[in-house]
Amino acid sequence: MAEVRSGNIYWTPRNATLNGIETDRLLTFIFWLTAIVFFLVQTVFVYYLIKYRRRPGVKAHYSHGNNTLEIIWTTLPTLIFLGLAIYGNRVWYEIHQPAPQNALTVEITGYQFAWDFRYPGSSGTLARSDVRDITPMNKFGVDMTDPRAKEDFSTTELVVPIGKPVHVLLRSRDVIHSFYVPEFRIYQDAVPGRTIGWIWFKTLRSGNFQLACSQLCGKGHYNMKAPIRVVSQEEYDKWYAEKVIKPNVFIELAAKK
Ligand SMILES: [Cu+2]
Repeated sequence: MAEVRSGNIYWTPRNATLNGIETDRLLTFIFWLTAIVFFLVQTVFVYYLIKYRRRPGVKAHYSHGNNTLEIIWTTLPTLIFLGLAIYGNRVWYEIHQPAPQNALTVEITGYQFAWDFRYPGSSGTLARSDVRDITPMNKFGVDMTDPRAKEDFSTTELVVPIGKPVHVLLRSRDVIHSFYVPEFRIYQDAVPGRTIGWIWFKTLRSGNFQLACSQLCGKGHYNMKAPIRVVSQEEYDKWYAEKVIKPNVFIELAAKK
């Protein structure tokens, strides 16, 4: 069962990743900036609305404008937006640094209408694969000449140890899907034919989350989800040890061909 939100429905769910801290900081900053500007603008607006209301005996005055004011209220927002663009770009750059060397690499493939996860075997690295080699039997397009192919295993849930960097190789087998985990502050489309490798995250707390496809991808889209479990290293090791001894049936079938 995914984490249930019992309150705080007007704000984002509690963050669970390292990259999420920066994302949240940016979001909060933009929220308060726009909130303050909104109240300032509305206050001035209402003030002048009342001050210059129609009154008997008072003639309307035609204004030709004020160049100084024009310059100020054009420059100020330009500077604010420029600052936001630079700040946003910096955050984007920081959270898109290459995944650390010790990251656990997991391939995540979306299809109509579910998710498949491929984990590396004892070697620690995934077998070579190519989207062009995907067949109904070989759902990850694994290169069967690679000895690691027999070690890889696949699951329908994402299980990761807390605090370990997880590098995602994101793919789609048919149409555009989207990898969206609100608690991880990650939203990335999966595009058929492409392997998207710039997504990685480091979890800060354990919990049960849900991966739900976030691009309308067909009639079963509403049900395209998968559980995500962030567990302790010991729990992960136990889970992994059980999985790794049973090679995935699809990979096995493909290997027999
Ligand atoms: Cu989808």
